[in-house]
Amino acid sequence: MSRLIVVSNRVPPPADKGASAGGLAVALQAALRDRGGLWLGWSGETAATETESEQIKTRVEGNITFSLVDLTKRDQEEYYSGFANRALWPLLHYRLDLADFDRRDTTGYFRVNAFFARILAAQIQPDDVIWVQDYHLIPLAAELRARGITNKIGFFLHIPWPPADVFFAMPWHRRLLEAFTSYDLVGFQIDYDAENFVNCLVREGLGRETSRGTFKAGEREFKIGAFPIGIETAEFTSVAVEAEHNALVKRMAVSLNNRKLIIGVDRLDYSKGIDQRMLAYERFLENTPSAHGKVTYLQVTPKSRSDVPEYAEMQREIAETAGRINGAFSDIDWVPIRYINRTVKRTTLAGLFRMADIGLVTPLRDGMNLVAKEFVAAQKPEDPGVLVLSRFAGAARELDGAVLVNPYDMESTGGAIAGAIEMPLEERIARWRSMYDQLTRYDVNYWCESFLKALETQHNVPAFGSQNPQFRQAS
Ligand code: ADQ
Repeated sequence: MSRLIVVSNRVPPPADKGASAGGLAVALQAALRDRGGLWLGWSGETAATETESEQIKTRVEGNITFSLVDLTKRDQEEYYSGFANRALWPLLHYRLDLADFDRRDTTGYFRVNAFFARILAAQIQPDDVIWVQDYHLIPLAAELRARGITNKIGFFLHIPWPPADVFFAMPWHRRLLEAFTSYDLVGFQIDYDAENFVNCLVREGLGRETSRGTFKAGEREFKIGAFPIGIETAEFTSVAVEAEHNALVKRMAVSLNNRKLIIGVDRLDYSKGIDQRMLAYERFLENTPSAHGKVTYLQVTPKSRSDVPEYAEMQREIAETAGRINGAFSDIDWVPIRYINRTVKRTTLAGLFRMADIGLVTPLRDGMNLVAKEFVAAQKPEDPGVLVLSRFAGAARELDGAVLVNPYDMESTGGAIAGAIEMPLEERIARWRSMYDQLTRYDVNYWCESFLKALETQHNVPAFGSQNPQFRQAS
């Protein structure tokens, strides 16, 4: 088997195989361990010098080499905070109103990608297979090709891809689209994203389909496919079972005092629709007086990207909404929303999911949303909670037992919460069973293997749309 090279914006700490590591990091490390390889990306640190060789720290763990690259302050501002998080992130989440297209940031983005390519090119061996992760690194393959690298290179986008007319609002859209054509395989979370992307290529005259899933751009042939990411299902379930003995989880159970628990867990990000979710919960409280004093909504939201102004503003708004709702509905012995602004350990999180009666996962737009999958994996088979899920999360394309909602429609999302609380046990079990089977079959290892197989072999990629059995949808 050829050696695997993974490139991602951030590289997890090499020794982190424990409870704090997410499923993705664990799965990629497992693939790297199987084949031997290299993981390259930003260290998260600021470079003390601009001497390239001094910016790279290499660590070897068994048969995996971790290459951690420091970035200068200017690189971080332009490439990461600027172009990646203020232009691409909002644009690809359909938020043109929040996108900031700055020429200097764009130059910085392409410059840092060229820098990563220079470092990587020096370490590539002829048979290596390269797998690039996410929107920070779109131009990497083009930069590697320009340096004469002919190895197989795949790209996976973890976030959504919008329709052409949204994407074309980006002034440098053509340059980015062209960059994609240097890959051998471009993977998206779900078929809708892949279809939007293909439409962008075709409308710009940059590619045409030659056979199912295979496209031709100039002289290059490459594949486009949908590979919905999974979680470490079995592992997460056993963590959730164990977590019933966790002290913090027990404290939570006592403090609930037999109230129903609704749980929301998200990074603080406008794509997650946290403010809208609180407003939907408010509608539920207004329309269901009998629920007062009988439900607790726990929202766990660690801060992220606080250096980006839109995030600081959003943080204030959500805290105000929570405060206002609590002010209006609280009683001396009941607070309707518990809003927590910090990270919770994975084990604790799993225990809280298991205890919850409703998982409220209502992003305005999300590539997949692993919280939805983790909530399902954590449930008790004999008494599972209900997943209330946004139709705009990629996960809605797979989790057919969820109660689907439109997060922009607070009235009906509030109604869905009321319905979920009343749902009979038999229906809860049937819905949960179907979702759990899906997650067992299509876990993160399946995702990893199916992507690499499509990249390395002549096989067709898994089909888009209804021909792919992995896609199902709740009604
Ligand atoms: P994210 O936007 O970060 O990921 P998500 O898929 O939900 O969103 O993954 C978040 C992870 O962080 C989950 O494993 C979750 O348990 C954990 N997490 C969230 N809040 C936490 C908290 N308060 N404390 C501790 N852990 C917390 C991006 C895309 C998604 C896509 C993933 C993977 O935006 O759409 O599903 O990548 O491809």
